[in-house]
Amino acid sequence: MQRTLIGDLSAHKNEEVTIKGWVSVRRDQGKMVFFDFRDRTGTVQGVVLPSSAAIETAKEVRNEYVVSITGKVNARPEKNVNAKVQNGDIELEVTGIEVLAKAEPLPFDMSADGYNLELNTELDHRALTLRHPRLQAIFKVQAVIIDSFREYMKSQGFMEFQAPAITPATAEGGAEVFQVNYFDKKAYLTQSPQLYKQIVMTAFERVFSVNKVFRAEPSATTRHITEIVSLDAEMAFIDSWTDVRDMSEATVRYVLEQVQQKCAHELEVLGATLPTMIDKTPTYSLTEAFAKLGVPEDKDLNPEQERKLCEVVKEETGSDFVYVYGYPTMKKPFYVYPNPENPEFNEGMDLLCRGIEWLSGGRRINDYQQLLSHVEKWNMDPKKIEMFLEAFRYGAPPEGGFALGAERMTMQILGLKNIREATLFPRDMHRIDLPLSEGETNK
Ligand code: AMO
Repeated sequence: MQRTLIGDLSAHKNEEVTIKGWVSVRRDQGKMVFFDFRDRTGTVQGVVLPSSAAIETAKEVRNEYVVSITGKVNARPEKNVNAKVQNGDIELEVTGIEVLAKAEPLPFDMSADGYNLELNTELDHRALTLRHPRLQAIFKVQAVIIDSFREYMKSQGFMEFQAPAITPATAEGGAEVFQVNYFDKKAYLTQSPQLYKQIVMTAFERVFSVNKVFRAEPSATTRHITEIVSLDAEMAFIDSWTDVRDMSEATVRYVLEQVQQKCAHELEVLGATLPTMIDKTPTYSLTEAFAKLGVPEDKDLNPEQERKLCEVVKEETGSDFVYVYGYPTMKKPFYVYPNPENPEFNEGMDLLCRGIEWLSGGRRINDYQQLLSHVEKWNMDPKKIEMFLEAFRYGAPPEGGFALGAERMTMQILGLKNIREATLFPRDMHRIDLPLSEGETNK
């Protein structure tokens, strides 16, 4: 018989159907056996009556067995209707069970209510814990976030491009870069598609990419991972860095709207409330931000100050977001555009949400000679970025762009405590799939 999806069952009352999926819960009540079955569209309760031909098999089936179930879709008696759960008004009276795959006994309780794992255990067993409704909700929301980024970019005339992961030079500077043995030469895993999105922009004006980037982040914090999904955009013919801010704000607004519209069930499962984006997101220069915090000006906000600034802004305006722009020029990468009136400060910006930075961007230098002078000041080898420089040698428009970290977005939209919860297969200093063993080093 043709497979019916669990999410469609309520349209098949009084009919015989076949569903395929997993056993989430099994309650053996002696004579009868109750099940919760699960497929990609949801869950349904099944009952195997003592008279059913499937009763013997039902006694053998365990949690996470993969099964094909034949049965009749019955309306539940009024007193058993549960309006709070999916398919709470129906029940599948099981007449046949075919076991498609067996499962070993589970190492821990995976039932919706009983699941209470410590994060490291959850991550060590990602292959299994991913089946839990809470984790499925997180990664469904993440898929919507990434899809919506793409949708919005396309709607604004941006073209998607594929950025390379192996690079001859480090775009963002700093020590947080993974070096790879590239045959007998040195190469790096990309920290950001920055230089490539700028090159591609000089040909296509508006471009975006959804790419893995890598940061050799030596700190074990709740917001750093080493392999990140970066949502990058670059746009030509801007008049000011505020055009980039406005585009990034509209992008985030669209993503939030889509999550609200498409993920109502997931948000409920997670008990999450979306961050509030008001009409015009508050925007402060770094100098103003420090003044607001009442602390002496420094080169950047530290994590505690980022948290505090968000709190203050939330209190004053109701916004969960705040832009900070105008960082000390020499503290940021060479490509960031210095403010012509005060070149000590640049036209770079960050967007903070609920205490954490989740977007960076700004205006870039498009004048070739100015770019060369920055390459020199930043002590960079121009040969290593020759391909980038060539794009600007032959005419590049005023431009800017931004990048969002998909995991940080997911974490902050859902109010998760640790970025690893929002990362399907998180990599950090101590983990690639599983914890790295102490004894094994590459030395
Ligand atoms: P930046 O270095 O600020 O900017 O990175 C952009 C965004 O990527 C995310 N992110 C991270 N997320 C988790 N773990 C990390 N270790 C990590 N590092 C970065 C954050 C951050 O806001 N080229 C510029 C962007 C641009 O100007 O267009 C850049 O890479 O969400």
